Amino acid sequence: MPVADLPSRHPDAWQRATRHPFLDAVRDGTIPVAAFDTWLVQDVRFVADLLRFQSRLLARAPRPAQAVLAGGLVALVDELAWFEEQAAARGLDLAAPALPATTGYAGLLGRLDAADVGTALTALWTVERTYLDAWSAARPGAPEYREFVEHWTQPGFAGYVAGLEAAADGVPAPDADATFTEVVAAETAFWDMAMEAAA
Ligand code: MP5
Repeated sequence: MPVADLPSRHPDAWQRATRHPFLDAVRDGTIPVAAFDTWLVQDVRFVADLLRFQSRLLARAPRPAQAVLAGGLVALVDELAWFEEQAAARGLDLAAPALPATTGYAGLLGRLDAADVGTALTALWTVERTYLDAWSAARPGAPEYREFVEHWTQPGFAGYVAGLEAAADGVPAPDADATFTEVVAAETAFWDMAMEAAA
């Protein structure tokens, strides 16, 4: 089964992760500042965790998957620098502790380190495809958040997700449905966490 079939096999879970109220509020500019800032600070931690996961995945990936994973790692390092600039501009403290959804997602990435390569590639594609679809639904975004919307909707990012799709399709996962739904649930919990911080 191609990984691109997974969203339509789990439409409700996919909808929860990619049409979340967080994204509606980014689009129309009503996102509470505390929700957005919580998401940003926690996402810096997530991206640092993802960088570790992806580095280990590159080390054991088959030859055809190496280029897309290596390019993605360079992009993750640049993204951390971009996030640090955004956090500084908003006066945010990146040393704030990890919240439970962030810790939970880190635990999932840790378990995926021990999973077979096909499962890990399917998971990574799901992580990135979720962000592509979620931020695409927030387009064009309220002016103050437009740079964030553009970050995950630009053609280069869509091309990266397509490259990960090809890599994941090259190494079948034993239970792609379970891998997909577990990642998508972690994504939904991450948006929920940000909204709850402002409630
Ligand atoms: C991504 C992210 C996308 N930044 N945060 C979460 C919770 N899920 C997915 O990863 P990237 O590296 O920012 O494209």
